[in-house]
Amino acid sequence: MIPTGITLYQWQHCPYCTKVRRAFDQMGLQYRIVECGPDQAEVYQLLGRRQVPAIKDVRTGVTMLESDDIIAYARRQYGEGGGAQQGDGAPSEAA
Ligand SMILES: N[C@@H](CCC(=O)N[C@@H](CS)C(=O)NCC(=O)O)C(=O)O
Repeated sequence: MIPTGITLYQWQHCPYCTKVRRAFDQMGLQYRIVECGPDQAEVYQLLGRRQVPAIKDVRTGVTMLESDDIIAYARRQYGEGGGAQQGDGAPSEAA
C-alpha cells in the first residue's frame, strides 16, 4: 500500500465517490474516509461547497472537489510515475 495524506470525504452510495474509491484502490493508495452527513457540513467547512467527493491531502495542503480532478491529482501525486513515492528510486519523467 502506498501511504498518502489523503482524506476522502464521501457518501458511500454516491457513484462519483465510488469511482474515486475504485481508482484509489486500484492505485493501492492508503487513505482515510470521512462519511459525510446529509448536509455535507464537513466538506462545507473545508471548501465552502456542499458536494462529495472531496479530498484534503495533509501532505501537500491540497483540497479539491470533482471526482475526475481528484483522480488525476492522486495519479500525479502518488500513482504510476508520480513523484511522491520515496525510497524506491523510481525513474522520474518530465511532466
Ligand atoms: N461533477 C461532480 C459531481 C458530484 C456530485 O454530483 N455529487 C453529489 C452526490 S452523488 C452531491 O454532492 N450533490 C450535492 C447535494 O446533493 O447536496 C464529480 O464528478 O465529483
